[in-house]
Amino acid sequence: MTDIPVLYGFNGSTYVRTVRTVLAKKSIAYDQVPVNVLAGETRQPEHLARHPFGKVPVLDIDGLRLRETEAICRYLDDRTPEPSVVPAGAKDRALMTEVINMIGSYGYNAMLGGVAAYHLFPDFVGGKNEEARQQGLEDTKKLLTLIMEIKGDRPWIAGEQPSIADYLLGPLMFYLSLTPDMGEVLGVAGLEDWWDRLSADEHFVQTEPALG
Ligand SMILES: N[C@@H](CCC(=O)N[C@@H](CS)C(=O)NCC(=O)O)C(=O)O
Repeated sequence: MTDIPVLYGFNGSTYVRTVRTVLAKKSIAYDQVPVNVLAGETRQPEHLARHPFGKVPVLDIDGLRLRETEAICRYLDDRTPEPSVVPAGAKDRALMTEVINMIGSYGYNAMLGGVAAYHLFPDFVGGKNEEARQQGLEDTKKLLTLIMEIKGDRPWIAGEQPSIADYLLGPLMFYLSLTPDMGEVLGVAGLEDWWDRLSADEHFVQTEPALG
């Protein structure tokens, strides 16, 4: 493993974007191997040797090979504490972790596989499935409603500063923003305000994938 961290995963991946945002925010230089999910590169032996379940991101750093976005971002935060993406208080850290895990369990498939893929890359999910889109939309609104309740009146999901939870949800929202379903999603109370705030975040903006 080299001295400079190596990030495996292409810019179109929402999880990879989360890691890129945190790396950018902390001004950590890195190399990137753009393993492309849509081109099936995560299923190639070369990548399966890095991640037997064929997922990105993977980050080689400081002699470690790390998988899982939350683990990667938390390590980056421990390694380079400022600016922090993990709240200082125990309660806010618990809320952040809760949201991160709910996005992984209930959000990613609904938002990306159910809604965004229907409009943007249907071939990747076996064609347009209206039932999956409807179910995805319902689950998306249910989860976002809960996340906005957790956020309450504060500017960010887990407090006064953006955390890993914001940078995990943001890339998924970005894909939704490219679909005609975004209007309905933004009907969730408090969401539009949060989305406007995140859309102006320097490091989130910097990592927007070039599409096409
Ligand atoms: N739990 C993993 C999920 C990573 C993940 O699902 N990545 C997607 C790209 S955004 C992927 O690699 N998909 C490839 C596939 O499922 O074939 C994490 O937190 O890093």
